[in-house]
Amino acid sequence: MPNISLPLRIEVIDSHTAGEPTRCVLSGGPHLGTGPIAHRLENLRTHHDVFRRGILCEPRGSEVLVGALLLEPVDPVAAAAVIFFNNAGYLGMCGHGMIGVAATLSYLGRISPGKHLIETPVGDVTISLDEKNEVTVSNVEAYRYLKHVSVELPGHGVIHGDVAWGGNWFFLIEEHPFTLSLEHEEQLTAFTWQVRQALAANGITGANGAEIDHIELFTAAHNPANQSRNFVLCPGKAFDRSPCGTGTSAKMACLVADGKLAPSQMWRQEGILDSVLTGHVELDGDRILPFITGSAYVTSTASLIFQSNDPFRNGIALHNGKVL
Ligand code: PYC
Repeated sequence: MPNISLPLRIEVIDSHTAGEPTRCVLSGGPHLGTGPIAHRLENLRTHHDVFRRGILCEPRGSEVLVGALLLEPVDPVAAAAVIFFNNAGYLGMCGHGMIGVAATLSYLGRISPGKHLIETPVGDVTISLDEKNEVTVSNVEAYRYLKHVSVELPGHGVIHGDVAWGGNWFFLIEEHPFTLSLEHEEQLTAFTWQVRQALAANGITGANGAEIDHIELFTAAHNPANQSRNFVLCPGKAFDRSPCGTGTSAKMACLVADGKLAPSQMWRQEGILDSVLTGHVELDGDRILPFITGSAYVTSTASLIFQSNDPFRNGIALHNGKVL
């Protein structure tokens, strides 16, 4: 793998939203053209994937981090465009990440309290920043694609879940034998990873054959102020430390489809760390428009250094027993 694509230094700001970290890349990204963000994502994926790996994989990152590459928007009224990525690949949208982007732009003085348009590969979103740095993300449309899908899981029998879109593809499971507590993290990860593999093996996908790469388990909230608790397995096999903004959007779409959530009704989603994202939906005809509210905190500003003689300059990404 040639070392030519990465500059020597890349400026980033890290933050966390309800415990889940976001690394905003401010400068040093490859030239991806000026076209729609979805095209620029394809350019990044096809020609510059080393950039994602160098920033997000070890030794500079880890499987828990989500990256957010800030780009010039197509629409000049937008505050920014962003491509989200992780240790395994690329995300469509990212709820906690978008709140982290808002907090980072605010920290840099690039946005003030008010509404701001942000472009993503799966559509435009609006962020509303308030005086206390709380952020509401008006997410892309969410919908349930399949209800009560059955899949055979070796050792567990037949399990059931809904397939829904909230900016990423989710398989949402209500019936399972687990307690959603951090002490069971290994068990929860093993089970949800098995579900993901079983979905792929059985050809169960999102719309247009899209891979379902997020698995979400639900249970009753531990805190009675909240409506539900979740555990979300992310594509790179790390669990979301936050309640997952796109996962909460997908959940609310299923609740609306079942007549269990009305427009403007508040949904407080508790995650595995007990942290909360608050949501509600608005309806536009048949379209379900999710809103997610939370806060993010900046944890560091840093320069990532890529020394030309570093054997792990491009990040440590394991593939078939080899470091790419
Ligand atoms: O908050 O949407 C989210 C998210 C996706 C993956 C990790 N967090």
